[in-house]
Amino acid sequence: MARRALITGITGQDGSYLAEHLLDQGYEVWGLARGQANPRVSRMRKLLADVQVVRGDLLDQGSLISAVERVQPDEVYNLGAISFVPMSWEQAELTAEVTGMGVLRMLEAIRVCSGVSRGGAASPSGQMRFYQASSSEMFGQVTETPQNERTAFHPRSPYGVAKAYGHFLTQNYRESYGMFAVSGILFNHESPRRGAEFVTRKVTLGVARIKLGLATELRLGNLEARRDWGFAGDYVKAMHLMLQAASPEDYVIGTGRMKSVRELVEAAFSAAGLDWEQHVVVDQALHRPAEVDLLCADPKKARAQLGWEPSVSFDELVAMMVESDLRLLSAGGDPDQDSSWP
Ligand code: NAP
Ligand code: G4F
Repeated sequence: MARRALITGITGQDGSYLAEHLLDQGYEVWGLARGQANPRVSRMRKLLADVQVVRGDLLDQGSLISAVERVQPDEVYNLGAISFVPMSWEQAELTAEVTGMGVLRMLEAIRVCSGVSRGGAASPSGQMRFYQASSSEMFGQVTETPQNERTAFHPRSPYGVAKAYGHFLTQNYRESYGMFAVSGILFNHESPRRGAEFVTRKVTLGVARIKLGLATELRLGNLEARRDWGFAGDYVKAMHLMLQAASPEDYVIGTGRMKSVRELVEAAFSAAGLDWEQHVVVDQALHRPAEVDLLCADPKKARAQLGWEPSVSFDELVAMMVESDLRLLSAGGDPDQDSSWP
């Protein structure tokens, strides 16, 4: 019988790539989707006709228990979150509820549905396995570079704090109940399906608009911030590998290479034959109340224990996204509409 996976955050970037990967591996894939008429569900269905949808919301404990009871998954991937860092200052309480408490609700749904009792540690074998989407934002103001699984956390946003809660809770359920519950501490990963508000996609869409004569300038915030950017299609494979491991452990996933936002801008404009200095305007209003200056992964453990390696370089990623956005906008597509996913 096919193994069954339940993915929260199915309408997001990672949900789509993970679902494709699991379908390719022969899984029966279910996606948890919220809302009465969520337009992102129809976008996802156009790309992933074989995914089955179950309704539920990370804010609603009962809906998660019902979803787990109905699907009876072998593996649960908790990717649902408010994931845009600036929004976490504007809606800090909602971020805590969805991105932080949502992890508790999902773990409780699994615990209740698999009959694990409080205080009674169960054997990890034969249980539903749980993946939590932890984030390099938990490292925040970094205490060492590169960052590994033992680096201390110093989150700099309500989002980073909520992720740290989810991370420690996942570890706690593993220790308290013997659950096969793991966290992937993923560094920034991008793709042509990235949300338009994140800096990589904002830049590649801006480049495409300028190249096609639809805009003349691109307003950005801090150009000096440095990130470790990889390709989302590579990173979802690491999520799956973590749940196939012999024992439940957490892993850092990234490329080990850092670039600044300025270097990202230079690469993207140059991929379209444009001079960025003619078009980019630095806007102080786009700076954050507390910035994460740099993030750089040490992915040695994932390489050694999971055999995981990234396959797409920074330059290839930027070129892929610029080309995709040029194609999308040339065809009259709208990145905010349903049809926009390549
Ligand atoms: P994304 O594109 O922003 O997707 C977020 C998903 O969360 C969407 O499917 C959204 O569904 C869902 N969601 C929001 N509120 C929800 C709620 N109340 N109940 C259920 N689902 C809800 O994010 P992503 O880039 O794919 O990232 C996936 C996960 O990895 C997130 O947890 C993110 O924080 C984490 N992460 C991402 C990165 C990265 O660089 N991409 C790095 C580290 C960690 P709707 O359609 O209903 O809004
Ligand atoms: O693309 P960003 O918005 O991503 P950020 O904040 O690093 O968070 C992403 O990666 C995390 C993993 O480390 C995830 F957990 C999280 O869910 C999300 O996927 O910003 C990257 C950098 C920041 O330093 C920001 O200040 O780019 C800088 N930046 C400069 N100008 C900008 C802009 N960011 C955005 N979004 N928009 C700008 O105009």
